[in-house]
Amino acid sequence: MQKDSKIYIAGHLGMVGSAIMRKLKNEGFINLIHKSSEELDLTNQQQVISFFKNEKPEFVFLAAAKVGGIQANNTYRAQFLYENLMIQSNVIHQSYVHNVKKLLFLASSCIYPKFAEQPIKESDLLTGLLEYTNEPYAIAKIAGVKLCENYNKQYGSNFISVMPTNLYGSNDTYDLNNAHVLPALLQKFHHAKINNLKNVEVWGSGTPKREFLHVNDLADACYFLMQNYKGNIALNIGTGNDISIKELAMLIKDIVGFQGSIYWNNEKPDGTPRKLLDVSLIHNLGWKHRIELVDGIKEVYLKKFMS
Ligand code: GFB
Repeated sequence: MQKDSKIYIAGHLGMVGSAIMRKLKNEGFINLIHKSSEELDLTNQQQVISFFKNEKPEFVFLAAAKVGGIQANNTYRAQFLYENLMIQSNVIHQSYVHNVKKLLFLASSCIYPKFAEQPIKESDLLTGLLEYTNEPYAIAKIAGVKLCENYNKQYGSNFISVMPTNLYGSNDTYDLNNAHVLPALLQKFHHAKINNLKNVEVWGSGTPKREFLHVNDLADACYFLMQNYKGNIALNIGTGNDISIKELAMLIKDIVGFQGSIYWNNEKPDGTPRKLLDVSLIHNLGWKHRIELVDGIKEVYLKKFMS
């Protein structure tokens, strides 16, 4: 990518898309195009055809998707499958039709088998049953990875996929029904602290383990791979470390300074027991995360709740 290359960031207002926008601007790219979902409905094939005809981007970061935490995935099952299939099919196909030089597709670590051996390797994809709560989302994202791979094989396109672990950072979702666990716990503990509540409800048993990557590190990795990687392996992007939900809750309780107690609601699902990524491939390519979890959570908490 040259500084004046025409680069389309699909999903530029979301947590990942906005981080990629910040990264590209900081690197001096001056020809970035983006559309809000009101301006361009990516599930609408005709609108996407017209957009690509008019704009003809040279590079595409496909970060637009219907996303959410475990409860959102398990509630809006049809929408997670349909909307993500439509968004990625429209954007990937039109990128091929209009000879986009390179496209980067955002998949997710939750598309690996529920009981994959840990840490999970890229080769573990499609080797076992998926986690029920987010199977629709996972099937859609697997289809996206396979679309990129097979457009490359049949048409010679240069579409790469990435598999980020659980993310956190600016422009995350804090609505408790749809949020991922880290922002949800920041919200819950902060609310409990400022309202002097006695306890905070945390979902599940606390035993599942999760790996968390700051979205700025993810954007840095996407930029690095867009510049340096070509291939059909959907590369894992993570820190290589994970912690239990219980440890995360205690960590956030301390960072927020909540003095009350934690109530574990076992009515809520635990989801996948663990999904630690093997990040040796991307490390061997020369990329490694920089933001450690405690520093990252403190930065996010201060920016979101104390500024
Ligand atoms: O981030 P999260 O919602 O989704 O994490 P996944 C869910 C884990 O955190 C479960 C526990 O073990 C929950 O029981 N948890 C505890 C909570 N308290 C809360 C809470 O207040 N809110 C939430 N949300 N969880 C997602 C996939 O899986 O991973 C998505 O469903 C996506 O598709 C995302 O891929 C990266 O990590 O389980």
